[in-house]
This record gives sequence, C-alpha cells and structure tokens, in this order.
Amino acid sequence: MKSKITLIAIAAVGLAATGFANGNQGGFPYEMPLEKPDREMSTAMHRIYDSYPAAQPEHNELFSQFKYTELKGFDYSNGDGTVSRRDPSKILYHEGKYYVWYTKRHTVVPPIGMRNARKATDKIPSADWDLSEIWYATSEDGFEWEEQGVAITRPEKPIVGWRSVTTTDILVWEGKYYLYYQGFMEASGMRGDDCPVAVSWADSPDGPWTPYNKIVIPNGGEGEWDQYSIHDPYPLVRDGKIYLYYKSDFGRNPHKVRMQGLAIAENPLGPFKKHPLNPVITSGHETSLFPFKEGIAALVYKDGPEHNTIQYSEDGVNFEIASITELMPYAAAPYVPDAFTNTKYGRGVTWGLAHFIHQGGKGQSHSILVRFDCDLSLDLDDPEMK
Ligand code: AAL
Repeated sequence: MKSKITLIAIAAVGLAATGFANGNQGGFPYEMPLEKPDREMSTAMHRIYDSYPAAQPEHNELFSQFKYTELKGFDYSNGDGTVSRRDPSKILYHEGKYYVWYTKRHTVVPPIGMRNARKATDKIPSADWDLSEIWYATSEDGFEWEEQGVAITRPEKPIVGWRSVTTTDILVWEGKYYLYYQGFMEASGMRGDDCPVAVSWADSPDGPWTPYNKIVIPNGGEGEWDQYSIHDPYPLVRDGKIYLYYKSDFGRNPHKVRMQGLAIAENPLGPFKKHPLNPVITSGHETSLFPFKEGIAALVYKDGPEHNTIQYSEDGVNFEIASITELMPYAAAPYVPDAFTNTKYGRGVTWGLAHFIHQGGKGQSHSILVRFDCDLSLDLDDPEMK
C-alpha cells in the first residue's frame, strides 16, 4: 500500500514537472497545445483541462525544483536554541558584494513557545523571532558570508518594534535604502502573532539606519482580512511605484489561513494604499515574488490550498497557478537583479537564501540560513544572474 501511495505522489510531481499544472487564463504567456477530448473522462481528467489547462512542457519556465547548500561564515554549531538567524531579505548586489539582512535572536534561553507567551519576560523569548534584532551580512560569491553586525536595533518602549524587530526586506528608491520590518509591541503568542510594519532608511546599505518610528503599513480595521497582523513586507518597484506585498493571517486560530496582500505607494514612507482586491494570493507563508516577463511571479509554499505552487500575474494583482512543485525554500529571499529597476520584462531568479527551522531535542527551536538554487530565469546562462 505504502509503495503505491509513494508512486502516486511521484507521478503527481512528474505531471507538474511536465507543465500540466500550468495555468493558462488571464493572459498567461503560454499556448495550450491540447484540445479537451470529446469522450467520457474521469473527474481528474476534467480538472486537468478545466482548472489546469495543459501547456507545452518544454516552455514552462515557471517550473523548478530547488537545491540547497550550507553557507560558510555563519556559525551552525549553536544547537541549544539561544541563537537564531531567520527570515532573510532579498539579496542586494552593491559595489561588488551581495548583502542580506535577517532576523537575529541571541537570548540567554531558547524560546519557551508561543503558547507560554504569558511567561515571556524581557529576557525570555516566546517565539523564535521574539526579542530579536535585524542584522546583516555580506558575501562576494553568495556561498561564504561575513556577518557585519546589527542594522536595526529595538527602539525604546512604546515605539513600534520595542519588543522585537524582525522579518525585514530591502527597497532601493532614488538612491536611498529602506528596510521594512515587523515591529512587535508584545511577545508573539499573547493573542496571536500580531504586529504592523515599520521602516528605517539609510544612504548606504552599510547604514547607519534612521528609524521612521511610525507604523508605515497598519493592520486592517476590525473585521478586515488583515486585522491582526501585517507580516513579511516585500517591496518591488513596478510601474514607477512601490509594490509592497505582505502576508496576513486571515482569521484566528484554529481557522487561520495565510494569504498575501498588496499595498502600493509613491513614497517609501507612505502612504501605502492597500489594493481593493486584497488578498491577491490565497496561500503561502513568507512572501517571495519577482518580476518575470511582463508580470510578477510568486513562490507560494507551506500554507493554504495552493501551497507548493509557483504563480504568475500579468498585472501583479490577479495571480494564476503556473506550476506545482515540491521542497520549496522557506522564507525564500531570492537575488532579484531587477527588483528596483522598474523593469518592463523581468528576468527571474536563480538563487537566494532561505531558512531551515531546527527543533532541538528539548523542544527548543532555532533557525539557520541556507542557500537555494533554482531555474526560474529566462537568462540562465547570463553571468549577471549568478
Ligand atoms: C515567519 C514570518 C513572520 C512571522 C514569524 C516571523 O517566518 O511569517 O516573521 O511573524 O514567522
């Protein structure tokens, strides 16, 4: 029995790999080569034609599997849960070096768990990302990294982020650098994982960073889908504007569904206008997108009915499933060479950083950064993509 199930799983992944899972509505840029046959068919075969129109497999540029490599330069040896590095930003290339920003926690004890949040103190973290700061590292080759130090520290209470600053992402806009991040004002787990988004800016990726000290993307109003949290801010430049994607937890435990929204601004400090069609992606966890051809592609993993898919949208708002895949990177932070160039024809991505979550023997968890490689680019042989 077990071997049959395994075979079915392998067959399903194989089907996705051949492009059968390629969405083809709403302007998806591939042709449908196969006509729906005029005969009785199983429900599954109807679905192939009605929900996932078949595409020419060799042209499904939005299918990839993912390979992982350990990084050099980060200490992986601290398995007691007191040190954690997670939720990396997109990779930025600047004057011969790659930059990454990430959540770093170094606490005297490992997290006690979100369920025990009431016992958290200003020394005892509830979650892996509680009591954290934003650090950064640089690399010449993307494999060997040098941790440079802290970029964003926690401000004084009651300023946004006083409890923890985490899960950052970078924007380059008119010669300045902006880090957006989650600003916690209570230990995660008190009610949920509630927080809004804050921002700091600098004239150089090496800082110093000036905090804006205000909420720049607020939680939604009562009853709105993003009422409780704005997570994983992820800015791109499109149509001369800042398209900032984010995750929220639609609903409350145990009926929470992770979805992705979009907020657009013409100034990095706001105002950000949430898109009227939000949420624009109904699955996924950490938000990872990149310009691809005329549109935007998204890595949608882990949560929701459309997890483990790569999706495509011509307008950055209306997404279709382009492929189904497996072993996707957690908190993918790709190197996106045209993230901020206002491109009209995105080049895709070939590598980035991600995190692995490690559960220690006594339940203590911490995370480590790793590298992933994939084939989601139109210019795989272009040295600039590497
Ligand atoms: C993640 C992200 C956000 C959450 C927590 C830390 O990986 O989705 O950042 O708040 O987990």
